[in-house]
Amino acid sequence: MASACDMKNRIQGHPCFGGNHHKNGRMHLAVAPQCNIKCGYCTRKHDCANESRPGVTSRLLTPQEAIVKVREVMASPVVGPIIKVIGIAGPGDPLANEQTFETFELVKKDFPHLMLCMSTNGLLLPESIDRLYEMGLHSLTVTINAVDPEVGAQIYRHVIYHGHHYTGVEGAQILIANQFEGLKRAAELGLTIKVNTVLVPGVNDDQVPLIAERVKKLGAFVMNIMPLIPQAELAHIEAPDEQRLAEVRKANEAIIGQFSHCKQCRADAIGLIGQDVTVGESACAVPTQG
Ligand code: CLF
Ligand code: SF4
Repeated sequence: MASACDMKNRIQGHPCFGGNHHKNGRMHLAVAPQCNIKCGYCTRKHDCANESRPGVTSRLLTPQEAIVKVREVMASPVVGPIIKVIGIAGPGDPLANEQTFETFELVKKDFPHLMLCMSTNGLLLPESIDRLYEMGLHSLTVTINAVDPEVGAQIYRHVIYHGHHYTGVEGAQILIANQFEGLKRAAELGLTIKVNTVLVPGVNDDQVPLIAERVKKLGAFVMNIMPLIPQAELAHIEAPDEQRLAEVRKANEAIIGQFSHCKQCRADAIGLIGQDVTVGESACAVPTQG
């Protein structure tokens, strides 16, 4: 596990890990269409709610199209200098798509100075972490919404793992076990880790401190508690308001540092957090909401 000093050096410039987000930006590449689970708050028609604002359709890119896009953005005198991170965050789960690895390899070859960042639901993390590490992944986000499978069963409709379809507590159990196991191994390898937790009022409120404690102990660096965007099976649940969100973050900040500038970016966002830009024919013309 990395020391606090190593960690501080590693996050320099990463806008989602405490690097100056007014100065440093990220570019997401929407190359990962498939997902291996079904979160109750996801419509699957749009971006992954792990890291994106649902309701805005992305244009999928092939790895080749993605690297062309990166070259174009990095050549822009306005946007190029602010991009410090290349992230893959959907629209499905990056680890369920081989294109994720192909794309990172292409980016690494052309732009070795850019940080590679990925957000996953964690189902395939234990079996993918060595490959990600060897590829040079800098930072990892795992979305963890529950510690107890009984609660997870209220959030995840199904889990498809190694060709088998699991539902209810059984599915949640597999997912949650893999999330923590993958996170632990990522921390042992020295990756910089953030945990996203979608706050689903009335469902996982009491899980948040349990998640915070467990991931801190396993080596996560920061936690990002995000508000539920009510839709799909969880459309009937009211989103937590700003005040409630602030309370929950405050209640957990003594356990693990809290990231509070998240804008639930699209899977194809480019630029500073919350101030996305359009470059060429990018599908990121619609700015993210604050
Ligand atoms: Fe992208 Fe996510 Fe990497 Fe950041 S976003 S993959 S860690 S480079 Fe950042 Fe956007 Fe919030 Fe994500 S503001 S949704 S936390
Ligand atoms: Fe949707 Fe992401 Fe959940 Fe998959 S992991 S169901 S894409 S929110």
